[in-house]
Amino acid sequence: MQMTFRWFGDDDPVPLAHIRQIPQMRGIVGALFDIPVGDVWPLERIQALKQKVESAGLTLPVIESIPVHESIKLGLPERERYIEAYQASIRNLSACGVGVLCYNFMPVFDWVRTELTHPLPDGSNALAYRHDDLSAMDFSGGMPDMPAWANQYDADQLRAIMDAYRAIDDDALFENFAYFLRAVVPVAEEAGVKLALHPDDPPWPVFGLPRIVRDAATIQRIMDAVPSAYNGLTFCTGSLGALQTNDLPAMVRQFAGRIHFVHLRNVKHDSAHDFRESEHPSQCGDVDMLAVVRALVESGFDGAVRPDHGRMIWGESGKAGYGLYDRALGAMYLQGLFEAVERMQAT
Ligand code: DNO
Repeated sequence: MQMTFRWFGDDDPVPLAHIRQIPQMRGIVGALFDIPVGDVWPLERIQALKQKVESAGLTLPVIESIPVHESIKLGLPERERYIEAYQASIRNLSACGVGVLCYNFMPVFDWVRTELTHPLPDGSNALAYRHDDLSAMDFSGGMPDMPAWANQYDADQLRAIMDAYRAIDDDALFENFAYFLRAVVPVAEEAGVKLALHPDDPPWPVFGLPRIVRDAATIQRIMDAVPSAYNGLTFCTGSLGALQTNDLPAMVRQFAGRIHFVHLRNVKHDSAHDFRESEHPSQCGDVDMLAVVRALVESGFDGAVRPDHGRMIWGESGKAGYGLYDRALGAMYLQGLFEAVERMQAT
């Protein structure tokens, strides 16, 4: 296991120098946030990011994410040009020695929360999701500002794209996904870059849009569409754990060999479709983190792992979910679990 940390580049209030001080922190999960969705990621820009990370004493094993252009998800004729651009970006990652590409296939929106600073009894705050509050989300001024969202449409663009999705149900989205995978997985294989699909977050339809990366059955269908190890998964315990029927350790075992990157975070449910994000330890939420780590170790996983969204604690302010302190605590807790499981397995 290689412990990594997400970093948002020079705009991130958390500097690389502080990330490096987290014990055993090895790698950065990075991206180029200013490249328009659908454009090729230039080799020199990836190289420059890598050099910056390496000069801080860290490595760049994972890119999260290169967004998939909406025309690919909608299956429009212009998807061909965007698929070619995606293939070119994969080759450029390879030329820079990046081995894993995390991406998602969620229509229009990336992860969705209805509250970014939900107050917790201990005085900290965390991200939260209340299903009934979705309808109250106001997009009249365009998209809300959520960390890491690639698409930024104004209100008119958003209306047009939401209309285009009316013709797309789960099966149509799956077919468009399979078409994309058939085109990019061979390139990823040749380039030696493992594709790591991030599950939908939350893993159910939102705003009437289909979401098809939800559970063991839907993921298996995608894995089977192109049965190559390079068509793999980012195993996100927070996203998949939001659906209480998902048996996370069983899913880790089911997808062993296809999991190339892991997001470890915890969620606490108030009801089947309402949850808040919690501290990383098992006791603080509904994810049995030890059982997940054990399943990862026992199934031979040896890739990059990162703590995911943390609470805002100790007066820190910054990108919602992406402060330094609680994610650093998460990294320490997770390393403890890995060390214990790995050493017990060795004896
Ligand atoms: C949220 C993240 C997601 C993730 C993308 C991957 O914090 O987990 O935004 O990066 O869905 O493409």
